[in-house]
Amino acid sequence: MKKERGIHELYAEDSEKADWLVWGRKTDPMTRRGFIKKSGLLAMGTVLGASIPFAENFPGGLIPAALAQDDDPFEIPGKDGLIILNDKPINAETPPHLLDDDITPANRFFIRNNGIPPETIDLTTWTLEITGESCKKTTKFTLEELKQNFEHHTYQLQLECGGNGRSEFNPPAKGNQWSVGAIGCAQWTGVRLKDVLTQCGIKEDAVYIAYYGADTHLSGDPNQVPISRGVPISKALEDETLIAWAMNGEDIPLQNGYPLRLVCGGWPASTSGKWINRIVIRNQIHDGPKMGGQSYRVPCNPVASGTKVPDEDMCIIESMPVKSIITFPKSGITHELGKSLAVRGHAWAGDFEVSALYVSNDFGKTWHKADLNPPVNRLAWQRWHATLDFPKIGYYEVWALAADSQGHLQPMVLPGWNPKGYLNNACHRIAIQVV
Ligand SMILES: Nc1nc2c(c(=O)[nH]1)N[C@H]1C(S)=C(S)[C@@H](COP(=O)(O)O)O[C@H]1N2
Ligand SMILES: [Mo]
Repeated sequence: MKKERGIHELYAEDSEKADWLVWGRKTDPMTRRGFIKKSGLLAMGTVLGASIPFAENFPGGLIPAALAQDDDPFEIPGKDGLIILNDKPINAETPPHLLDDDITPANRFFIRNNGIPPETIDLTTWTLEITGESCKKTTKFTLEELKQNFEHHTYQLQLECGGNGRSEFNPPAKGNQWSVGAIGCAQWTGVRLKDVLTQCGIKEDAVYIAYYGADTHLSGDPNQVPISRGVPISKALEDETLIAWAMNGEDIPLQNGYPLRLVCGGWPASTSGKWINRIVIRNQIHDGPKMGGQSYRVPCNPVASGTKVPDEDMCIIESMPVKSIITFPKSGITHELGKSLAVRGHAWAGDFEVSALYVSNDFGKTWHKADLNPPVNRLAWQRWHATLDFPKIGYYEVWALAADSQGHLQPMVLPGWNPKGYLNNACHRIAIQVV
C-alpha cells in the first residue's frame, strides 16, 4: 500500500510544518492554525496574490476553504483516490470532487472500520443468524437461502458516518478527522430486513434490532467485538432497510462489508453493520459496544463548546441532519472573469427530503436557488445544479446550503459543538480564483 502523507496528517503532527499548496503551487507555509493566529483574510490575500472582493462578509475565525483542502491520493486495493485518515484500521474518505457521480461507484465509497475486517470469507459456509430475546424462532440462513426465500429489492441509499465533518470542531474531538467525504450513495440490492424478521417472528415486546459482524477487535481479543449497533424496530421495519449482498449490481467490496451488510439509509452509517453474521431482536435498546457512553451520541440538550457531558445526558443519534456537498468544480480552480460558472453537487436529509438548495459566492450574504432533483427513491441523495457569476477578479468561495422538508437549514459555518464531534452539517465550501 502506498502511503502519501496528507495535509491532514501534517496538521495533526505539527500544523506549523505543513506547507500550504495553492492550486498546485507551493507557497509560503501558511497553516490553518497560522491563519487564525495571524491576521486572517488579509494575510491570505497576500499569499494568494489576489484580492478578496467580499472580504467584509467573511465570518471572523472561519478558515478559508482554500486552506482546508486536502485531496492527496492514497491507494487502497479496489479504491481510487480516497484520502486515508488511518491505516490501522483503514479509514478513508472521498475527496468531494470524486463524489460527482449520481450513484457512488464502489471504488469511490468511503471506508470506516472500527476493527479488523475478516480475511477469509467462505460463501458456502457463511450464515446469518436471526435471534435475540424478542425473536420467536431463532433461524440461520445461508446466503443462498436468503437469496432464494425472499423477494429482492434495490434502492439507492445514502450512508454518512456520524463523525463526517468532525475535523472542523473546536475544541477538537478525538477520532478520525473526517472532512466532508464520509458519505456515499450507492445502489444496494438485497432482501428487506422486515421480510426476514417477520418470517422468524417478532415478539410483541421487541424495541430494537442490532447486528454482529465478522470483523475482529483491534486488541486481538477474540471475546471482544469492535462494534455492535442497531436501530429501533420502527426503522428496522421500513421498506428501505436492507440486508444487502450487492453494491451497484456487484459484490460489495471487502472493506465495505462483503459478503453481507445491513443498510439503514439516512441514519449514522454506524447502524449499517458490515460482514454481518447475526442480527438480534431486542426487548430493550441494544447495549452492544459503541451503543453506550459517548459513542454515536450527542448531548440531549445543547452545551457550550468544550463542556464535559455526563453519559446519562447523551442521546443516541437517529436520523442524520440535512446536508449538501459541492462535487463540481473541484475546490481551487481558476475561473475566467465574465464567464458563468456551472456548479453542482448532492444534498440529503436523513429520513427526510431536501426541499431546496441555495448557493452563495459572497460568503453567505446573498443566496441563489439551485435546480434540485427529487430523490430516485426515499433515502437517496438529490442532485442539484446552479450557475454563478462573479463581479470582478479575486478570491471567492462557493457555499452550498440545503433546506429539508421539515424546515431545517444547514448552518452556514458550524452546528452546535458536541464532545465526540458528530453531526457537522455545516455548508460545504470550495475556493474559486477568478482571473
Ligand atoms: N461490522 C462492522 N460494521 C460497521 C463498522 C465496523 O467497524 N464493523 N463501521 C460502521 C461505521 S462507524 C460506519 S460509518 C459504516 C461505514 O461503512 P463503509 O465502510 O462501507 O463506508 O459502517 C458501519 N458498520
Ligand atoms: Mo461511522
